[in-house]
Amino acid sequence: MRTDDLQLHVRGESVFLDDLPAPEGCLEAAVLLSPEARGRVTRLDAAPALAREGVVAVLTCADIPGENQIGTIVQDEPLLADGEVHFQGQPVAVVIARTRAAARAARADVRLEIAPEDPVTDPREAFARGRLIQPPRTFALGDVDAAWESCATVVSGRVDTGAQEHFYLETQAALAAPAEDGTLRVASSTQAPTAVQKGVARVLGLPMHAVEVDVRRLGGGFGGKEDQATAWACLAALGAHRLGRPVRLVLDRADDMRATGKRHPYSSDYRLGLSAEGDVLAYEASFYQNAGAAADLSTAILERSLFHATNAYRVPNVRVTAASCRTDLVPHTAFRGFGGPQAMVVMEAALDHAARAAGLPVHEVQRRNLLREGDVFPYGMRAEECRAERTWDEADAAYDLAARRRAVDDFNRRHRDRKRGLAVQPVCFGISFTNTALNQARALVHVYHDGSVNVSTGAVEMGQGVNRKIRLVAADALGVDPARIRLDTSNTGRVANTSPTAASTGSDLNGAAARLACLQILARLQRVAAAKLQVEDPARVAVRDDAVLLDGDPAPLTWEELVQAAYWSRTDLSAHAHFATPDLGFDRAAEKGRPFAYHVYGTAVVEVELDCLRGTSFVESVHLMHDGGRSIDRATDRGQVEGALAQGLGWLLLEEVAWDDRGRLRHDTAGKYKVPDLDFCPRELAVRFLDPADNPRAVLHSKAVGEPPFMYGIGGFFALRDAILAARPDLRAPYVAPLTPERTLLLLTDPNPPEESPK
Ligand code: MTE
Ligand code: LUZ
Ligand code: MOS
Repeated sequence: MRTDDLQLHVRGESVFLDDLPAPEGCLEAAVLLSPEARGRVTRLDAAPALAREGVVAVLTCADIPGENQIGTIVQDEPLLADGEVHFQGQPVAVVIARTRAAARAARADVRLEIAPEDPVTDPREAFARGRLIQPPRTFALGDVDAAWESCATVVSGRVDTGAQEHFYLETQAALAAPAEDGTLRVASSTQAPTAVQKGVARVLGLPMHAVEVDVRRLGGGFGGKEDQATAWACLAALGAHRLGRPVRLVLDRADDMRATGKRHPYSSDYRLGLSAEGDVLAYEASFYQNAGAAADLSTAILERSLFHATNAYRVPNVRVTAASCRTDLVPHTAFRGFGGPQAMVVMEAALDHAARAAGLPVHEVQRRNLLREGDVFPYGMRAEECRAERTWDEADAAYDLAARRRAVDDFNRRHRDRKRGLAVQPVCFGISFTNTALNQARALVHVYHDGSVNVSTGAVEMGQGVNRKIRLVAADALGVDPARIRLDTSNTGRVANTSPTAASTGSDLNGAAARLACLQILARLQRVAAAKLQVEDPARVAVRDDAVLLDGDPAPLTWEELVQAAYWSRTDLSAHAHFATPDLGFDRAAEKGRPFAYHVYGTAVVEVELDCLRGTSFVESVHLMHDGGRSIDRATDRGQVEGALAQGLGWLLLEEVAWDDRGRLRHDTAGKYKVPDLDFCPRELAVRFLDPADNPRAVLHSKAVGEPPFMYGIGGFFALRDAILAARPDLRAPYVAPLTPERTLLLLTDPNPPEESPK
């Protein structure tokens, strides 16, 4: 890899799944999706479709040789519907034809009849009917019931947050090809190669060693391909297995939007109490998660909501309860932040409500309650190297919070039809998979005898720059120019039992494993060099900038010569290494432990301007201070912060996913779903990184960056709400997101706004 993905993308040369050359005899698949949210299949007749030109097969659940089951945490998700359907967009059959157009067109000729039943789409209704994925869980600290008495202000209310479409540019896709002896090779656009390998093996009734999964890169995943890439790979593999020919399945945008899960909508209740001085004394919340029709990752996402329920604040008395409610919508799934953002909005709403009720500036209440070193989270872990106050205070010093607040208030005194609003958004996000076992990774490194290096890990490149980071880590460990190093595909034959690239841990885990493998090879090379330079102690030898050093001084030996010498002396130039994050553990019976290696902190100041006549608004500025550790690559981290921020703002201000009362998705095309574009992005954006910011708990003192900055976007919601209240101080504006122009205008013009959200 002489170049990074960056250069390839710019030149249009990067290969995505649909760019892979079609193997000889390759067929194309299209999936027939249920048009109904809930019902019984009364007729499924493929004959008319099979009669069409180019159609080779129509496969249903009856054609599955292994198990018709792709559930991972809970076994509740058939690959193809069997007798009943549970959500609109559920795969019912797969049509395989000589061309993609023929496969897609033939779906209309499959006679599918469904006797529909009334769907449940609301999580509270599902809860009331006892439709739960698992029993509710509660995290508690202190004595919340006793604490209310000492509060000077107690507020309670409700918060609703919406779903969010991942809108990865590359839709879900897979290409499966039969190899000899019943084995299969599968290329998949997945964040989880091992999950795909396991799913395909299970569905086809094969051992995992018969299935090789290979991933070059994704055109975005954002969590949407952590669990939900598996079904499409299984369907392509089913076709390849039954027909003995390669089968490619690429969803078009509308199918992808209908058939794949989104960020979970949540409906929540809160109660929060402040002392007269503004200290948070007690906090209670209930989260109703809209899981959709199958568990998918919902229980893990629910758990992270509990972990992040108090965000970056110290709350001595807490009780938060969360229920994963089964509805008749598409199964919702991982999305950047993984349930954390949904819970943090509730905490911020409760603080906002309480501060306003007490007549205190919201940001003063936020600031005085920030976590300090050694404070205990509701799950028992202590805040170590806590940077909540530091990022806030450095943001304040750099961006002058008080002056900005004054300027906004000033603006609002001078303008009637336009109002500005401001919010400060602190973030504290735990890094590690909350399922402790997943915090492991492996790497396989080969040094070829020309001195070039090939690195394989379980990490999947999806635009976040993980390959670039691992390459820099490997170059640092070996002491060579990064240009010598190439990151190979993620392949289950080279690196096994991989965790998904998720939870922002991709470079932490895989980078650490790659470093350990490189250090093993380096140690062998040091011995070879010591022998060649005729010194006893290999520790006197080092490699820096492609040159061999003896006691820190240049030795007459280059990297290439050293590698050659190692090869000729029959030294192993390959290494495999394993990394497991130390000091992790969580006791789910007690709901206490140390689930995270460390936390990422940051603070953003968001300013919004509202057009009170139109209900439209724009983000005037975002000024933020982010704790990025000692960055492996600052430009990559900056890109992650900017992208995550835009995505977070989009979730709360712009993007609206709606279902009708039959449980059918209202907006299933790119034209009807609004994603953040350049025009939507903040007019002014200042991103600064905390410095110095060591982190002994991750590779080279770096910090994970993928998800935490998403939550700065929450500030956009509260800044806009602040502007709305400047226009209508009488309003009891409900905490309902997204705060789209339509909803904003309804609020501004409603003579008597409802206290609680409309559904
Ligand atoms: N950035 C880009 N460009 N594309 C993506 O799909 N996914 C995000 C984040 N940044 C994503 C992204 C999510 S949800 C996660 S968990 C992390 O990247 C995963 O990669 P990492 O663990 O290597 O940071
Ligand atoms: N995936 C997962 C995640 O399986 N466990 C997690 O804790 C997690 N956190 C964030 C994003 N994906
Ligand atoms: Mo990210 S939601 O962990 O893929």
